[in-house]
Amino acid sequence: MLRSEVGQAGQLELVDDLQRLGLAYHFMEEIGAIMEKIYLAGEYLTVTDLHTAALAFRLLRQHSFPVSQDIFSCFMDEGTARFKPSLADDVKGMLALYEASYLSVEGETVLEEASDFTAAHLNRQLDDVDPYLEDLLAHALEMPLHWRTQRSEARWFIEEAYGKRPDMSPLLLQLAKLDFNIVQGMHQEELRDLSRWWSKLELGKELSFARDSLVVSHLWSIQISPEPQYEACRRVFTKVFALVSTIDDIYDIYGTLEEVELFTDAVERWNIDGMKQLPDYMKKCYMALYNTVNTMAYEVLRDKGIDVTNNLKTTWAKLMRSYLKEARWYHSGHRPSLLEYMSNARISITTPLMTMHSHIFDPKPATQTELEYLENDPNILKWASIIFRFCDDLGTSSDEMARGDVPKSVQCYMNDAGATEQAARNHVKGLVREGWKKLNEYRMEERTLPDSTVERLLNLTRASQCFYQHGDGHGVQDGETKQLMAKLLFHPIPHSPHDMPGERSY
Ligand code: LA6
Ligand code: MN
Ligand code: MN
Ligand code: MN
Ligand code: MN
Repeated sequence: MLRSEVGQAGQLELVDDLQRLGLAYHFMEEIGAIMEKIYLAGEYLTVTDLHTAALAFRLLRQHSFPVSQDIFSCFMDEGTARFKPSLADDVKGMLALYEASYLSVEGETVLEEASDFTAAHLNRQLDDVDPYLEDLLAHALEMPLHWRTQRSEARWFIEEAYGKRPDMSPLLLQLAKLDFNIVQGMHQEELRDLSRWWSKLELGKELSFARDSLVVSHLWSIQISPEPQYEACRRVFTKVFALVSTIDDIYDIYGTLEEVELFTDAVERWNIDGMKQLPDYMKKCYMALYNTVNTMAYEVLRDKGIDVTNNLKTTWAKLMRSYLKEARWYHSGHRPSLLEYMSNARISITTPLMTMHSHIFDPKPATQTELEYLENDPNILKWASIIFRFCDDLGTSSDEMARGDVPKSVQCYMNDAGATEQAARNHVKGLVREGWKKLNEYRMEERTLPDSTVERLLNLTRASQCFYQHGDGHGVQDGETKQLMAKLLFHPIPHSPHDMPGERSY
């Protein structure tokens, strides 16, 4: 199909379908070649069909080709900097333009206009379109594709969109369902091993106040890195998420200030002597962390011949110091400004920690240059961290305030600006939007890190959008998170023999 599709529009649609069906990882080279050909041919620069232009723009930017917002000038009324009102009738084109606008960087006013224009019209059209199109619009308006994780998008797209599209290929649909289920089987097998590891640690037994979150931790892992070839990454992510959730609860909820000072000191020293000074309930947690991380480092030394003990130890110590700072602020009643809060909270959100592990456990061995780059707070990491922190605060700060915790971004902004909580929430949501423009920009400029690490960093950010969309999806594993677990981890996509190719011609 990839070879026989010759027109630009058809090629773009096929690439988009493959990506949304979760199948793109099988065809990386073919897709890369097609995108390069489209970019070099430059036909997209003069195309007059809005859907094709917008799709080309989104896919080219996604594949890191520098394409300018100016390709949309021909859809605007001259002199007004406004899109032609008649475009509103082209729902498919409007939807594509809406999705494309989320790949913007700061200052791209055409794309800002595109975003406002399409969102307004598509919202208005929700009631006038047929049920199939209504589902597509509602899905897009709920959250743009650029912010969605591949795995949950694939499940939705297979069942609710592609599977219902009149001109779909039954063969491709069948492949997507089978692939989804096969990969889900791998994720389940990993979960079985990881559950055994986690229950043997018995951290939940003594630390009953802490979240016991192994399954949801694995859910994060598969959202960040679903492809079979990144199994090592997933196993490490799940372990780190589970440990970090427990340790975070010690700092936030259970530990006295004195105890968490001692724990921070022990992690900074990174040796068994550091453990001696800890209260009993912390000893187990410390040793679990120490052994788990050292075993990971050992495996890297064994398999790749590089010594990452210092990189791992340093990133853990940095996280503990940021947790400690929050604990000190809380116990002293300090109310930081949003700026002061964020300088620490973008570390305590764990994006730098996760990304260090993510990069080290990429199949390709990490270089010293890359590791040093990551340790020096590069902009791409900074902005991904900021978005994750804002999403977490939007989802969790109500409970955190009720329980007693340092003011989070929402509350800091309320203090700074004398704003109501609702106004502060809207402000923070706006900052998420702006944060993505920065992230898009630094991603296009990124030259040091490999694509796979960058992609996982973006996926971590996307996963946070997904988990905190309806409140605290990580800490409170109620309806939304249970549903997500069922769809991504436990229930395969049903398919009947009638779906099998053979009964229809292609
Ligand atoms: C979020 O919880 C959480 F568990 C983290 C440790 C952030 C990293 C993400 C994970 C483990 P919480 P806090 C999925 O909202 O105290 O308690 O930083 O994090 O706001
Ligand atoms: Mn917490
Ligand atoms: Mn915390
Ligand atoms: Mn405390
Ligand atoms: Mn939180």
